[in-house]
Amino acid sequence: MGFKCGIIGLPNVGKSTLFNIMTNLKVPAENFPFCTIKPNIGVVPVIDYRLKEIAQQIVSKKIIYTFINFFDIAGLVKGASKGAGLGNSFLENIKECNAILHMVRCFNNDNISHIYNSIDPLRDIEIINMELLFSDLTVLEKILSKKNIIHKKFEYDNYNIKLIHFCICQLKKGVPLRELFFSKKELIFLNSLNFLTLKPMMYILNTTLHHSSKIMIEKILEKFQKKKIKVIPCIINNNFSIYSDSINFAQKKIYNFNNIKNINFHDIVRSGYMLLQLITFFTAGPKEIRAWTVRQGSTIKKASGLIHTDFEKGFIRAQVISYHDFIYYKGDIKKVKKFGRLRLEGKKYIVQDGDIVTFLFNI
Ligand SMILES: Nc1nc2c(ncn2[C@@H]2O[C@H](COP(=O)(O)OP(=O)(O)OP(=O)(O)O)[C@@H](O)[C@H]2O)c(=O)[nH]1
Ligand SMILES: [Mg+2]
Repeated sequence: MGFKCGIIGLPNVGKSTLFNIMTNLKVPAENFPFCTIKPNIGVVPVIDYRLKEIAQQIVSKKIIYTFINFFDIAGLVKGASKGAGLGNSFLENIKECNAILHMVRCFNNDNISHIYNSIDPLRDIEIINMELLFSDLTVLEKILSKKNIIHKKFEYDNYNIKLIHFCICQLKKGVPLRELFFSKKELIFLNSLNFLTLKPMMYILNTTLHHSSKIMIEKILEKFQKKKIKVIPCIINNNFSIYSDSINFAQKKIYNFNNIKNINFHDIVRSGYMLLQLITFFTAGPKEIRAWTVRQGSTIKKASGLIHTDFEKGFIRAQVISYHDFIYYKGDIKKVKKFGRLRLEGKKYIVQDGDIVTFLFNI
């Protein structure tokens, strides 16, 4: 399945460096702005400890992780929505993504150039966010100017026109659409227009253990944690890999002191997964134990189609055991049944994270 997280930010802030670490690829990551022009695409496994624990109870030939796609996108500069830098093509790349990881430089280093020649993460964040906002404004204003034209699915009735005016007004105040409350009906309309500021977003801070980084991190945390936006500080420079194992005890202490958990790249992948509102269910048998990804709220019938279209077409029912019950009874299916923890679910059942599923179908 093609869920995509895009890594965005100003030029030369470390996006491709992070991308290379996460994907194990070697795309160019050099010390000059606009090193990346065309987006790089990488597939990253979502490491889930539960697969290994299931494998301890069931003899199986292999374990297959689920994955998500990461996009390493070109740097964006002030005025991009009006065509500056790599301009609109950059914004088009973000449109293809389902969620945004916004990378911010939080380190001083005179050898690494900054496009605005000074280190000021809050200013940098504002520049990027304003460009996303301007891009959405342009789309909305274009619609208003052509409102007699009927959009693919929606007529521009008074209701939608009012909604468009409301969005324009909020965007002009600097409020991204994701911070507003919309009804289900409104969201269907807005999602059809693929707005950038409606996409879920979190911040990845490219930091060091230096005191100056700590100050920058604290300022950003203070601003965004109130808004419940996820902020992940990480260290990715060449001598200091993002892998947690390479961080020694003293350094860990500095991080704990700052209430900043030492992270490894799987944390970023998992956070991207959560940002996309995805959940995992499992299938388990002698051939393979496998994790599958669905959106929160998916029915079991739709989920079965991921495995094979025949499963969905001929769906009868599914046998479901929750991961916790499976582990509690040490994989002993007889016991799971005896204690009523094996459920038979029909097509409307909503898949829960950690369900271990066997599908029954007829074709
Ligand atoms: N000192 C230091 N250098 C870093 C860090 N992260 C990245 N760099 C360096 O910064 C330069 C730019 O990194 P890239 O990963 O190419 O940055 P980018 O954001 O992809 O840049 P564009 O593709 O031009 O938008 C490279 O020389 C990296 O080695 C860091 O945490 N510390
Ligand atoms: Mg790059």
